[in-house]
Amino acid sequence: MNKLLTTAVLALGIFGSVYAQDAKRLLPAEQEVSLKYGADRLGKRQDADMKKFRDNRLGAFIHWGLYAIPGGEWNGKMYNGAAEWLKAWAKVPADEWLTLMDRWNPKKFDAKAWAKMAKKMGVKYVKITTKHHEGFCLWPSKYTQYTVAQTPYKKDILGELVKAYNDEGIDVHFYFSVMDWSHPDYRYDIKSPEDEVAFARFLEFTDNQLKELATRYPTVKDFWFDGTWDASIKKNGWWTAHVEQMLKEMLPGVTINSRLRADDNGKRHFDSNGHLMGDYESGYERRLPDPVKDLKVTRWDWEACMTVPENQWGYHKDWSLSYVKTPLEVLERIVHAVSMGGNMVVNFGPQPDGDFRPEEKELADAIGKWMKENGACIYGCDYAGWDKQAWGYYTRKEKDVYMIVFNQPYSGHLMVKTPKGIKITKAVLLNGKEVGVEETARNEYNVDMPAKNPGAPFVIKLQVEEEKSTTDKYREALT
Ligand code: FHN
Repeated sequence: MNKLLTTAVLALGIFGSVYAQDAKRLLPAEQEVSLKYGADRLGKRQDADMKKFRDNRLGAFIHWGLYAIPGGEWNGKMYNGAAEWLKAWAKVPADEWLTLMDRWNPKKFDAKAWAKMAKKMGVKYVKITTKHHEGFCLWPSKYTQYTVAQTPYKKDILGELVKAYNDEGIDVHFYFSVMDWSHPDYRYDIKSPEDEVAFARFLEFTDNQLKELATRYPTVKDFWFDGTWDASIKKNGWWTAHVEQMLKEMLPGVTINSRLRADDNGKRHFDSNGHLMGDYESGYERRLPDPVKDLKVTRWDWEACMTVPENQWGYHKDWSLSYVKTPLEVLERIVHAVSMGGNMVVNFGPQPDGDFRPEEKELADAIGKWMKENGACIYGCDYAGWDKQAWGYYTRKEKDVYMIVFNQPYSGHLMVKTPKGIKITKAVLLNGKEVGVEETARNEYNVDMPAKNPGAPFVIKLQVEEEKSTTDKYREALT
């Protein structure tokens, strides 16, 4: 390992993702396989749009489509599986499923109310399912008949939402399923020349829809692709690279998730050389990296998404069929993600009438209340690089390190171990009140609990002093 790389790895250990982009190659360049459609960049994107994506940290996911109408029930039978997959569970033919369009008339839908709810929850961006696997489009696409325009509702729901969220200062991201159950040319695999011709037509259709979305809604900040796991897509890695490039040319600054991408060998998310494709990793779905074993995630940008019940994205009538996370559990997942340098997107599945179920409204309120008071430890924060302690999580914004305490120790002392060369000079609550700090050993401190028990997860901000050491040496080595 050369001197520069050694220093970079050392700095990575201490300062985490802030400098991670510099530890670039996993293998010596000569041992990497040559790829035409692999990663087009090593390390994190550092431009303003990516920084905004990262600083947002908290988002909401909206899964809304025809599946909201049956809500998990078909012909009197309730299915436990994900509601947006009901067509598959109940083996409903596509043409029969798409007749649900005749019933799409969400009388209570109010884009402005949705945007206000998101604002109150403290989310900085919303990911909307423009088209889920069923193929129904929330915008009036001219490339298919299966759109909102052909329903009793008629109006462009996506357009209304983009405007309403943007008016509240909330970024809009587009979820787009490549897999499309409504399209006769979609193929799960390519096994014959006929498949090849049909799938080529399908890819052209998909390009057209994507260009249409980018042209109609130019304020969109991100495309989040899904339904890209089939052999047909893996055999066409070139197309995934082409889509990324096409959208980036049309919408400079746009971000694209790793799930879109496959390389020349059909390797997904990370290319055959282990480099992340797309701008951020999007594989953490309903799960999170382990805070001790999976620290490698701090080397790239990533975003996790989370359902509130175990596995329901679209509206399901009966939430009693699985465990439903409490607001506290959702909150802990948000903090967990940010403490490891990731974003968290919390899912909502609106009802067919366009309103949200009461549980989701309550959840949004509870998260919003906490974020209003404690958002400083989330927005713009990153992995701190400090060893995790049983009481909770650390996040960091420049010189401030935040302790987010979920488990209060009976002793009243919160043990903190600082990395070598870092001293704690002061500890304050977010309301400015100071709490005691005692140095108990080299790089070990006891931070006091607030005098008045907050009774909920609370935040302590640590002010720290770094010896002019590793960071500066590292910077000097680079210049
Ligand atoms: O099949 C979909 C599922 O319905 C949902 O949209 C999630 C969201 O990440 N993505 C797929 C499963 O990975």
